[in-house]
Amino acid sequence: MKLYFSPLSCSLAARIALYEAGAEAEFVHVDRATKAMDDGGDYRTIHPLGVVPTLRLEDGELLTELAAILQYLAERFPEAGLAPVDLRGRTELRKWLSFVGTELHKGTFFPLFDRSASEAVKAYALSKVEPRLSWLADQLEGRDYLLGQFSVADAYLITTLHWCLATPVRLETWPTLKAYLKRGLARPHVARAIAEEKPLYMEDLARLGEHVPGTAGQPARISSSP
Ligand SMILES: N[C@@H](CCC(=O)N[C@@H](CS)C(=O)NCC(=O)O)C(=O)O
Repeated sequence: MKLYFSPLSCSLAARIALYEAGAEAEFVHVDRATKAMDDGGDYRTIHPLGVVPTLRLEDGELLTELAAILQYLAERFPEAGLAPVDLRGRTELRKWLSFVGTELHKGTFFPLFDRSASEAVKAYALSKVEPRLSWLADQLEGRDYLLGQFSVADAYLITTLHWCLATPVRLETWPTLKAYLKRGLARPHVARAIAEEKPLYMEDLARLGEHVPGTAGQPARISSSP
């Protein structure tokens, strides 16, 4: 398999799932701004929308849409236990993938990172954060992970909450979420995935002439799209 990714963007969740599943994969870096791939090719020849992730299977088939890719990996590697096997559990998994994908990723964080979004749009997106994260914190009370044990939905949520570093959203407001993210980041496969992508993220930002949000001595500010 081959994962087309941009560093620390939502495609990080697919890398985490691949590592947690113990799957063999190659990784193709897509520059978030230019859409250039490692070999100089244009990623839009792989996915015309230019959005990551895309997963290329061994037979050449291309899978897009993160929620579908995550469920594919969980089902293909059942021994990793990345998704429940019963109908009720599967339904809960889909609920969380949908919540993270729509209410958090696209509904709130995406506008915060969109360079073309006006200040009014960013303020609107920020106004959506508090009720959603408060509800999420209530749901996570007393649980280590969304479904009790780690699943691909956590790979997506950890990736999304990690973006708070580069936004005005302060997880300190929700100690449950802060503890959840800390727990997630401490997982060896998550830590490995972030450690591998962070230098690439910094290189991408440097090419854009931007500083890296949240690094020592520099103020965090809304930066390029994750
Ligand atoms: N619906 C897509 C959205 C993926 C998405 O938003 N990807 C972002 C990174 S987090 C992206 O590639 N943005 C680049 C762009 O919009 O040009 C999915 O769920 O896979």
